[in-house]
Amino acid sequence: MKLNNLLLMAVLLAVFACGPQQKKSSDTNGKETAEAPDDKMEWWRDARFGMFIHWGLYAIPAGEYNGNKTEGIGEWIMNNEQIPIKEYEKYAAQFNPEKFDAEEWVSILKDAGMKYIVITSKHHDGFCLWDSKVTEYDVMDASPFKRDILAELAEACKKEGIRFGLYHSIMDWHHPQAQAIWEPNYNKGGNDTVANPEFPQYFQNYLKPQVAELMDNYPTEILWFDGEWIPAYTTEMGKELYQFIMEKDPQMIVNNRVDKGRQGMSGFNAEGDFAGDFGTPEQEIPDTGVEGVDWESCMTMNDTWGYKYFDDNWKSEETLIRNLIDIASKGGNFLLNVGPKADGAFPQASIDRLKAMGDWMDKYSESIYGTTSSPFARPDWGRYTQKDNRVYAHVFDWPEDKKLVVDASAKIAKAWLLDDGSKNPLEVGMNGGNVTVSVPENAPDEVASVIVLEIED
Ligand code: H79
Repeated sequence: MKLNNLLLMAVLLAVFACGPQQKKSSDTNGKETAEAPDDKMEWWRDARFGMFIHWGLYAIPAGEYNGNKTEGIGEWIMNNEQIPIKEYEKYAAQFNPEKFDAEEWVSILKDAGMKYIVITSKHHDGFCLWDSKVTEYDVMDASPFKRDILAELAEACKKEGIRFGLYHSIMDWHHPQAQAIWEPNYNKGGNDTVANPEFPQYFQNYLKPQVAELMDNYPTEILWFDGEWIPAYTTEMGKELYQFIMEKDPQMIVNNRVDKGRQGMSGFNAEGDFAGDFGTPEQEIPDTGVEGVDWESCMTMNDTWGYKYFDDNWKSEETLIRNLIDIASKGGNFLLNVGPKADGAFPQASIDRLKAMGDWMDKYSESIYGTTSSPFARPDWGRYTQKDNRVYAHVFDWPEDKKLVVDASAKIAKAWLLDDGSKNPLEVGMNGGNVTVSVPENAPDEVASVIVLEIED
């Protein structure tokens, strides 16, 4: 590794020095133990690509309330448009997504190359997508739909070998003991929220029992918390909740928003002792990964998580595919969001983009699954990933002179185009002091072509 990279790494380690995501697989003597809890992350790291789903009552207004098109994210409409609880509750009686087909959702995400799903069991609005025993404000008791959405999805995932995860909001705008003092003092979600003095009762008698339900009744393998920044929620509660989960299932993978260490949207933890297994950059990709720290960038395809019918600011297929590569090249996972419509269908624009990603993954997924960041300096033409003795060169900008300049420290035994079944070797040589790989005139893939570099031992 070049010195300036080492320096950069040192700076980043200092900045991102993270309590929770640091490896827990070794005891204080640094010995790896057979029951190393860190092993639970292996499947998750190998997966690299998952689907986030934000679905709930907010899909009904779909971004518009009383003729006003909300500027904010769709699932925040209750807060941002100051919809009174009793008004918002009425959406539950309208929630009847007749087109919902769990098997179709799962087949779409599987075809995209995704390996896991994280769906909102409950978002900040408090409405639950399963038959919770501690509330009537759920799809079984308050809506005409009366189907257990989580159960149907979990079943479809099991059939297709997709791992099942749940997003569960700590903040709750509906529960009387969790709301900040509601009306007329609005702006509940932001930093100036007033703590509800009864929040500890909500935590013990509502939030924890709900988490237990989600663990006991569904094959949940990821718990993805959010809304942890409200002042009523404490780091003691975060650690207690994490411990509670670990006692029930030490294999559960829990994001760092279970505790209070997260530094804003960058998603990595401040220095200190915080619970949680991975960092959660939101709508951003860090400049580089951090050795020994697991992380996952979550992102929308347009500008909202929950469906907004008028949000047409869709990212291009190229951007989405290159984001996946960029994230994998830095050792992270990509959790890409879909906000289904109130009728249960995915927006067509989401389906189209997932199809394009799947087509790319059909050719190149070997360069994503189970890979890590590579020791090579980031090239200006694209990104590298690595698995064992193979470095994958993801070329965004195909060289006009048909000579791809690779890292000077690369000792390449053999190189070939990943989507060329023949594995015909590409010529490796030197050009003006650079190590180069000779490539054909035209890029095999417009978005990102992959060249395998087999590295000498
Ligand atoms: O579920 C989606 C969003 O609804 C939710 N997270 C994703 C996954 C989300 N909640 N809030 N936001 C997005 C933006 C709000 C950020 C803020 Fe803050 C909350 C600004 C101040 C308080 C986060 C915590 C940033 C600083 C502290």
